Amino acid sequence: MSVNWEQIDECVQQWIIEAGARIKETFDQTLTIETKSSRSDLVTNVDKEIEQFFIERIRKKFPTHRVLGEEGFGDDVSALEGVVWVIDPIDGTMNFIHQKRNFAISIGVFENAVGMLGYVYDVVNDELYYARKGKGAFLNDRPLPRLQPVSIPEAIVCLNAAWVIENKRIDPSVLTPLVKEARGTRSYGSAALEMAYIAAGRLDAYITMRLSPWDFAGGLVIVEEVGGVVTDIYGEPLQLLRPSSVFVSKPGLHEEILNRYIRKS
Ligand code: 2AM
Ligand code: CA
Repeated sequence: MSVNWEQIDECVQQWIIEAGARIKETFDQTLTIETKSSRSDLVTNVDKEIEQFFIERIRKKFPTHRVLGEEGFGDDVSALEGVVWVIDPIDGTMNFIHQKRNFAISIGVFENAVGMLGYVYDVVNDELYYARKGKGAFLNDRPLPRLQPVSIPEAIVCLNAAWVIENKRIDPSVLTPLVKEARGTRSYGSAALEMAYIAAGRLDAYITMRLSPWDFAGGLVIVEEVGGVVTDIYGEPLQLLRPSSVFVSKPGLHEEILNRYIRKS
């Protein structure tokens, strides 16, 4: 049976706006904050409530679809056949807690492992970045143009300082020359938003050493729809069911960064 993507898109957009309003309502409430894998890996009662909000609606409206959610209320997804939703109710939870900004709802919808719909909703700024495979990407109702080439000296690279000091995942000397040679570096603390900013042309490249599928699923569809490249740090395709490094960039710049800094190391 063929999937009615228009109907799904309509539902997601409606639910995302509703979920965003619920998140804003919590701004003057006291949060229950817990840590997960480390002291920087956080979850609040709002993350959990919003994930449940989506899962209840998806199960009712699309009972054959499966859901992979960060907070574990979804299904135990071990393969990507059929329609699979990959959901992060709040990407950038640390920002949500400390700043009440720079966080997003992220949703990717896949059919047999192909990204069909992608959404990143910047709740506070009421900016919805979304894409449907083959139909273009949008910021609210404005189409996002295809990404244009840029050279390293004119590029803004999104990179957390953690990856150019001693860390568990990459030798700091690999990326320090890129930091020196790029026009500038930025870090916002929400992978989904950082990918949306690439799609919108506000950032030129984004490198991070460890994300989970729900952090990048929505952004992946949006970035690819405007001609951006999404791989792991070695230039290999991302696996959707396991944690991975992530390297997102404008097309020519992607190859240039790989060849100049990463492949030679
Ligand atoms: P999260 O807020 O949904 O956990 C922060 O640099 C970015 O990395 C956020 O998008 C955050 O998503 C993500 N991230 C992935 N794994 C993380 C971890 N173990 N600890 C903190 N942030 C993590
Ligand atoms: Ca999250």
